[in-house]
Amino acid sequence: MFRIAEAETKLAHGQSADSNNATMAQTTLLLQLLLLVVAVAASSANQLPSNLTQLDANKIPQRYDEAQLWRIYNISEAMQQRVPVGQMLEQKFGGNIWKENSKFLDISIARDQLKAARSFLSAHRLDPQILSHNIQSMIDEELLEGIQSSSFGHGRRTKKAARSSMHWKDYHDLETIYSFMREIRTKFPNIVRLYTIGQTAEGRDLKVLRISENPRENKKVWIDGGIHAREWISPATVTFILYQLMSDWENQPAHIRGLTWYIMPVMNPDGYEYSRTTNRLWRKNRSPSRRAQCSGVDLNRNFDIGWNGYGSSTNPCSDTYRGSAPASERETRAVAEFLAKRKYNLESYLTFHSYGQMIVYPWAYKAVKVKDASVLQRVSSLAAERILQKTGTAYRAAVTHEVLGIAGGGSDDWSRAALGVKYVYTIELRDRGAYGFVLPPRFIKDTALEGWTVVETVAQAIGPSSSG
Ligand code: 0X9
Ligand code: ZN
Repeated sequence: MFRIAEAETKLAHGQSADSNNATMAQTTLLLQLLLLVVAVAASSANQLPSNLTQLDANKIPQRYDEAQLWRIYNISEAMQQRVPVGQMLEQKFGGNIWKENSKFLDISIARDQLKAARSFLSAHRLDPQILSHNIQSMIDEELLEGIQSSSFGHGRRTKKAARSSMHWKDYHDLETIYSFMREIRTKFPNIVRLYTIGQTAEGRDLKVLRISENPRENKKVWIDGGIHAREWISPATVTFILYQLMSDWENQPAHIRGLTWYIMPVMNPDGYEYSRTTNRLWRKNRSPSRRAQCSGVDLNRNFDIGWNGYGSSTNPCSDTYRGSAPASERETRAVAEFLAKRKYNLESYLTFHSYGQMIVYPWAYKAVKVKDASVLQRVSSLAAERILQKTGTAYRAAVTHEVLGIAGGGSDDWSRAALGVKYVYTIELRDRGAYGFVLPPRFIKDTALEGWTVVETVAQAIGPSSSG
């Protein structure tokens, strides 16, 4: 049995700490904040070049003081054709699209563009609903809450539990996630393998765990997270899935234990780290482009399926930049090559994103019904029902192009088109826009449980491998 810190506390709702713990946590928090300030000061002192003109704009932390998050409804199709509202807000007013679907557009606007952007919208008879008045405050609160809640736990950890630094009270950096993966490999040397499937443009490893009792015969499931840097709940959910699998492996039902699992919690490590250190709302990877000031490719527009089609951009400065060629990115190539070699018996491709609370299935690159649509709909509806029962959260099960619009180059479509995978789902985790990407850490556990529920439901649908 594999036990770690969180295993001790389980997934109980409404835990409260006693006053000793609270005092201790406050002291720890103060200390941590102090350390943080000292560390930031020290690192910026170290990094400050003698020639100030050499300051790298890409390393200065991006702030969102008084930037607002807007939701815009009622953009008629006719109007979209004439004036693509999202694109106009992006290009004219430096807006940053958070979410675009058939019903609304969520977009953030910097403080100094609010007035102009609002007049533009009212000229088109659009009135934005304000989801957040200050995105920077959301970011600051997310950080503080994470520090605070993870220090509450320290007073309670048992010696045994203290061995692992993993928990789901806060989001973690890449190194913590990778050491969790190493820890699992070490504890289960006979059934777990840790692969480094490539390196990123910035030289970080791309890591995948395989869990299997019978790698030759079993049906296989792939799970990934963190394709998009700012969707922090995704790697948190995928590490939780790993924990759920391994915390009681011996007692897992046959339909789980009889599968071979490939798990990649962070497909975009450069972007993830950049979103932690420099720009909380970064989406793409960090590879340099022909335009020096605009780096990064949207990995979910870079796969070799419907590449360069609708819903992706040819502009390196855009958040949905598709890259210079299909699979131009190291991350895309590493995953595609790894999976192409293992496509035999690959039954499911699950990719975790946020936000929107949806379980969607192909196609995304064309408005065509996929073979097996009725099975895919049934299984995702069942997962949504189970989630509702477990945590009370409503997820929608649907076809991607119908609810999110057409977009080419996605990993989900690629796994179906190139490898013939049957159970292909993109899971858009919480929430529905109250916090968007900046989901407070108190929601991690239940959201991760929702992700796990999808995994359990799909595993059950696949059924045990013939030999197991
Ligand atoms: O647009 C995306 O890549 C995903 N939404 S997100 O807000 N997380 O960026 C949805 C992916 C759906 N699948 C494809 N477009 N292939
Ligand atoms: Zn995403």
